[in-house]
Amino acid sequence: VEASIPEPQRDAWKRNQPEGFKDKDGFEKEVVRHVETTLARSMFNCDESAAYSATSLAIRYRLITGWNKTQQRQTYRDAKRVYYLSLEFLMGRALDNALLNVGLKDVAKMEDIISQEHDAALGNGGLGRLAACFLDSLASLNYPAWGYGLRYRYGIFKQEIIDGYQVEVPDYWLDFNPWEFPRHDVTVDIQFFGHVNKTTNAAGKTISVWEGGETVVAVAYDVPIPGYDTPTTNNLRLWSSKASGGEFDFQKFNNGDYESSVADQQRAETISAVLYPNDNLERGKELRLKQQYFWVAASLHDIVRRFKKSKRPWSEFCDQVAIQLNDTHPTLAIVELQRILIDTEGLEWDEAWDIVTNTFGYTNHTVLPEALEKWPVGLVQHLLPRHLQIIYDINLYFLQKVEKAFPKDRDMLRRVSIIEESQPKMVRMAYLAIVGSHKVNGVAELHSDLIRTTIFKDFVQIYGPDKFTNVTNGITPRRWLHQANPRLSELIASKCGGNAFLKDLTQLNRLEAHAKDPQFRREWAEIKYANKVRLSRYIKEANGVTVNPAALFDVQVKRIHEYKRQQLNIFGVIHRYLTLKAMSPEARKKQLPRVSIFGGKAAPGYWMAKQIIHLINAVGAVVNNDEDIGDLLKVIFLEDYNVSKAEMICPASDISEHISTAGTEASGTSNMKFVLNGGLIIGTCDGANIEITREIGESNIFLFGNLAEDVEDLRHAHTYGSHSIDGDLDKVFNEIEKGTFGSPHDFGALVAAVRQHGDYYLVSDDFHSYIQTHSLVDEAYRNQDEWVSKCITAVARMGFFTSDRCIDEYAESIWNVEPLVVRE
Ligand code: 475
Repeated sequence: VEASIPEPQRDAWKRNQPEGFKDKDGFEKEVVRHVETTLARSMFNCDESAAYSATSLAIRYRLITGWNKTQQRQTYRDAKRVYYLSLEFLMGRALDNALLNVGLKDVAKMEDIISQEHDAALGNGGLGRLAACFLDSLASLNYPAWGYGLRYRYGIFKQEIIDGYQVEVPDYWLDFNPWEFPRHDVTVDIQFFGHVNKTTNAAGKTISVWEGGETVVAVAYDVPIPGYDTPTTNNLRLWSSKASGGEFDFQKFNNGDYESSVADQQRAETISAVLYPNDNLERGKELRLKQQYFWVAASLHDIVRRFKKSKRPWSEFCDQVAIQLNDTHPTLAIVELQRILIDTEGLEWDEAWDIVTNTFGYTNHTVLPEALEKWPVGLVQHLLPRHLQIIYDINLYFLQKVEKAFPKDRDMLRRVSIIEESQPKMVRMAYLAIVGSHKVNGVAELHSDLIRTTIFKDFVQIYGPDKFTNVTNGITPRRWLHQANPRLSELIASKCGGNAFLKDLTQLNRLEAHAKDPQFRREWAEIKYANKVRLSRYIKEANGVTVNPAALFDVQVKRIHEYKRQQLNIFGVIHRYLTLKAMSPEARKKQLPRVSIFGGKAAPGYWMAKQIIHLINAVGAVVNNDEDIGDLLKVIFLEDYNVSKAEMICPASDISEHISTAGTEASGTSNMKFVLNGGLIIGTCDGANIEITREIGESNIFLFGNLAEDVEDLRHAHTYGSHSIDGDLDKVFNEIEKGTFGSPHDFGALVAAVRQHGDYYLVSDDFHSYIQTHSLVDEAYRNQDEWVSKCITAVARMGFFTSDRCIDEYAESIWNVEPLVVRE
């Protein structure tokens, strides 16, 4: 590696290499040094927030050494790298994770300090959290990998519940962020708008030149990603936008046009200002497209710059670089690389296109039509004129191939065209992503089957089945077991020969032998109870409601969405309430107490989702204050569900709900988190629930409801046949309409969606089996020994669902990359 330090100073440099610290003493010394010299505080005014700052600065010092080494080694060895392009990285807190990964967790026991940290919430839900788990696994498995994303000034909004309604509050999280390193010297000029000129170059070749328009500057901010129990520390590079020409345009400024120069600056900064708060929905806003191109162009420029330093020929690009597209959001990267290769580097189209398609892989995360990205051709033309030309060319060559293979099928051409011939014409990003990648994967078996047989069916015909594959999602056991549930992790370690299971989760199977051991079961149950006590305390504090920790804790926490069917859950809760009310006091005494816990954000513009939140809170307000009911039923809505709350909630559930309409939830990942923490699942045959069932056994999960293959017919029948509502559900609706939970007018739309508007999500079809299955849950829970055995057995069989397995699969079947071990 070329060193930029002049010869005379190199010796001094080497002599003065920072050494980090190795033990508790060194760590403490570093913390005190930061309190006194970085923060200019003393022992007498070091509050918890200052303690957090100093501790994280100390830990970050330790991370940097591994980080520098990792980067140097990867460059020196010229290793193939993976680049994970994601608009979302839902990281949560970093300190606890860093302490664990560098092996200082036991040195510093400091819950109060850890809880000072603000979540890094640069994501909406599943897709963003998956990216964060992947970064943890990539580093832990020593893969040379970088994440690329946007450094939003505002992450996902904070949710407040006021009078039962969601209110959004901005999440300004950057006040003090010790985990990022601004690289003011690493910048990329990003061009927007303008026009394309054709000219002839020196060699007499016609070339396209993209000119004019405006330039925005991308500035890199780097976040170290430490692996668990390895010195490997990878990099997450987040781009921030700023106006070109520094603070403001001095030309304009000096000409007296102060306001417009400030406005330019603000417009530039707006690009990375805020995360779009939609989960499983694309709304086609111009600023979103700007974000996408800004981030993709900066990242590719960076990747290409790194590649060019190696002085290799372009034909070796895909031996050095694998780029994974996290959904279609970064699809413009395909077009941008093609543009760089043909317009800037002078390659021929075919040669360039070969490199491009061998570089990219595309992961699909949803089949919901409203989430599939399409951009109006006119908007792309305006913002990225040269890219639109290239998209048209990609489409032309692609359709020519299709026409050759399917000569008589004109409708095929219309169906698969990257350009949808609608009014206005649209660019179909998923199709562009498929055509520009060498592998396309879904995130659970059912989902991968569904994309092959429904939305991408024609492409399987065209490319053959090998281009399409499945990689079932996973989660990192470091955060989601060891960090979230330290006592359970310790108990597991005592039976699995130490912490090795955290790196090889299949070793959990050694627990199975202890599933029926009474002593082990007692210890297991005691930990679950303690976790429920902790959550109960939190509920008391946050909601002012006293819950009984011995009750069955029934949890549904995830983004609020009609397809995830929180409405089914709350209708079921109302049914339970009515059933209890109808009982004699004696009969009631025999019932099992339950706490129904909900949490999750609704997209600010998603009115129905907000109605659902309101209904949950309205039901809680009635049920929780009903003296007939007492402990038998409590309904809790936890405000502002996020990663750090999930870490507290997952360990405290007895049963969690993953009850999407079959065929709609691509995978789900919280299902895995809950089972790994010793909770059981009530769920539909959807997403990864199916594989979880296969692994842990049918007797250890509560499945209900219609199957994906029947959904279409049922929907058809709702619309064209006679649609009769389930009798019990009808009673629930009648109660809502009586005004039991407040003005029935408020919840009219939720009822009408089922009764009058075709019940698209099959709430009525699944209601009976849902209620029945909940009775089975109650029954099973009464036999605590059996229940705990089920939980232990389920955990023992969860080894498959680690994101480590997932990353190894991507590495082998999509990226063709290998680990590179960094020595301490
Ligand atoms: C699935 N987000 C989960 C998870 O694979 C799955 C889409 C468009 C615009 C904004 N956000 C999105 C998603 O599609 C998304 O989060 N999908 C989720 O990905 C990881 O486990 O089933 O819904």
